[in-house]
Amino acid sequence: MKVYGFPISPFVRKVHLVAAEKGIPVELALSNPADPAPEFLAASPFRKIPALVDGDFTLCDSTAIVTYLDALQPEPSITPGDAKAKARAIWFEEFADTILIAAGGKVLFNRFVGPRLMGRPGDEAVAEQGLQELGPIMDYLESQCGDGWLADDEFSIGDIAVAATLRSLGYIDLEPNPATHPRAAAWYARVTARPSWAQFAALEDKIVGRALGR
Ligand SMILES: N[C@@H](CCC(=O)N[C@@H](CS)C(=O)NCC(=O)O)C(=O)O
Repeated sequence: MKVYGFPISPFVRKVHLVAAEKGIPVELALSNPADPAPEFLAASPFRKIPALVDGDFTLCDSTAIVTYLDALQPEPSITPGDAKAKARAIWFEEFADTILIAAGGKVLFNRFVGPRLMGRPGDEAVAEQGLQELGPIMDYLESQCGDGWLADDEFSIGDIAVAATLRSLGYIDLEPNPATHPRAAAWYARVTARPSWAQFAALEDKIVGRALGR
């Protein structure tokens, strides 16, 4: 099974973390949406990463892909059975994929992806706007973190999606700060201590390091 993408994308990271949690072997096929390979384009007609190729089955969109992986291999579960916990898990995935990345992406693209990876100057006004938007979003996350996981007692896709997005924000030093957001920082540390995290982080560090000329 191949997943096309580049590892700083939270959506690509989300898919790889789910695969690692479930022990599903997945190969990361590096892909640049600006210069798409034909096999990638066939799987992702709108040129978004990630895209999945599993034999003759192709699929795009991280949520669709993790739904496929979860159905292929239901255990260990990333979808709580309890109605409220299940709904909260879906909410936090949505929160990560829309609200958190919409604000954080403004900073990430204009302070890291554009200037450091694409050789394009960033727009500092847009980055500043993203920073302003992130304030209440990180405060909200802090208010939702307790001693366990976001959806309740069970680790879920909600934890994976939010942490995957925060890891991208780490490129611009915007992961939860223990001084200002101690509960979110402690929850994030619990997610990043999981073996699934170390596995993808090592690959990501290598690939991003190479892209940065290290
Ligand atoms: N809803 C999609 C979002 C995917 C997405 O926006 N990926 C970005 C990278 S983080 C992308 O491919 N951007 C390239 C482009 O829009 O051309 C998902 O969950 O997979």
